[in-house]
Amino acid sequence: DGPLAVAAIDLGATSGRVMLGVVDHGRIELVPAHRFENHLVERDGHLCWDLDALWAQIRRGLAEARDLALVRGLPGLASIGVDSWAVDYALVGPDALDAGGAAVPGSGERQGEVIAYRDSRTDGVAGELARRVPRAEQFARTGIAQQPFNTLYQLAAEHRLAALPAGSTLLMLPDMIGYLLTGRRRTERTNASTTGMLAADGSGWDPALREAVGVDPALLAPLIAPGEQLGTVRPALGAELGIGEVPVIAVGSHDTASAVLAVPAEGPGPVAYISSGTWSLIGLEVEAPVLTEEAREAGLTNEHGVDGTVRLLKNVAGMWLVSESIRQWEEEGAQVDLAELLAAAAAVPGDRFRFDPTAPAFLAPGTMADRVTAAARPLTEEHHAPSTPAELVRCILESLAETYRDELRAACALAGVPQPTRLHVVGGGSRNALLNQLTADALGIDVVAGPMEATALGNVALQSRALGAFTGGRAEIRALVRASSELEKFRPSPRQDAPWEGARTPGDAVAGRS
Ligand code: LRH
Repeated sequence: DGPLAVAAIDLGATSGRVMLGVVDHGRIELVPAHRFENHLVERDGHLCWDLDALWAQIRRGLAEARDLALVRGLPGLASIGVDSWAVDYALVGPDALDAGGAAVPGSGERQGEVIAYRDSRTDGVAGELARRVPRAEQFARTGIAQQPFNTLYQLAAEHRLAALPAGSTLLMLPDMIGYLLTGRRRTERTNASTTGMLAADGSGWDPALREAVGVDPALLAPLIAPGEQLGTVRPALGAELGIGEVPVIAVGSHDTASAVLAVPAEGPGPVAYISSGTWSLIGLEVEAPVLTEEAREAGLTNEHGVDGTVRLLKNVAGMWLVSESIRQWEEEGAQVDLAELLAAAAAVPGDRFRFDPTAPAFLAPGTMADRVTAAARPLTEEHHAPSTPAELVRCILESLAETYRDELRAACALAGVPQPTRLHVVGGGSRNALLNQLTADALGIDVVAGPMEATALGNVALQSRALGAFTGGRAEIRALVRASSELEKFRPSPRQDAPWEGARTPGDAVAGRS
């Protein structure tokens, strides 16, 4: 059959994009329709997301995606899929009634701001909740690592629930966008698992945890699985954007679920990956959650993926450490170019400083360069603290690489699988050649970098399968991704203590798409 055009809405913590995905002859071509910045804003005394601004950018992006499809002689958009970062939610009031007393889909008013997961309202909350539902029990029930920002802890700190009008719903961020598009209220399963409130077997909400944070079952929308159709774009909106009443398909709406679906792995053995962006999510794709006490103590989580998979992974602060450091330097008046900074970091001597990038201390924004400098311990006697941006970035990247090694080892041991022979790095961070090489050196295995837009590819791939463009499971999707991307391999340096050679500038290593 002919080519298929779909739109992928992919929201990240620092940038969002609407991509046109053209699926044709076993390949996906991704065409950026609209990219926009995203950042935290301070409102009502909290760190929030500017949902109205995001929604305006999304509308513009959909109209542009449709124009791009038409320019290519395609009949328009065949469907839309939405993903974003996990754990955050909007509260929406009931739909308004029309003159005849019928509910108007999509007209429910947002009840306050969308508070961001880096807001300090959850400080100390997980500890308090653990006195009511012990940590071991929480983990056994859900398989989710107890990170301060989990929706569960945000809800425990949520003061707005009691005042909500009857008929209000909690919608995870991508589900909120889905609601604005279609008027349908659903909770997509992969993202539901990140709440810390979904039963580990995915069967439904865990009543004990839901009750522990005072959430009425009526506040939660029914679950929907990735691949199911959420609804169609509301007629008025479809007309306004010129896209018509397009189907909206639930994808792996947790960005990491879509990214890992698009890991271009091939062959037997568990898939080992880093989804590298604001966070570095490192781990394995497994068939069932690992719910042991050891897994909990290791800080590993079991997030639900597409097609019943589970991601046994660790959240490691990733490029956030670099981007927030740059933000500090720029606020202090410096002009920083990321490519130049990484080239400088490749040129300074390594193995001087280390710190723990999994420490919750790095969750909050602000003065990141100072905080990492203070946390960095010297590995030699002559050097006391990183003293230049290049040294600090080198310290961040080396610390990340060693953390990847330790966390992947832990995940393999706990899952009872051998160490993989290859690690896939996907997402924006996969363009960081220095980090890829340091990772290959630290792990002693090949690192395969790319695709950079894995999340959008996973989003597009699932939509196109739902539309019947192909049949099959992850193997077919991954073959489609391989056919659509250029990958770059980083081999471990012969000697681990050899200085990193090659000093390729990051630009050379960009995995361009053919
Ligand atoms: C990455 C991500 C990650 C979550 C975090 C909140 O964007 O979705 O998987 O842990 O954001």
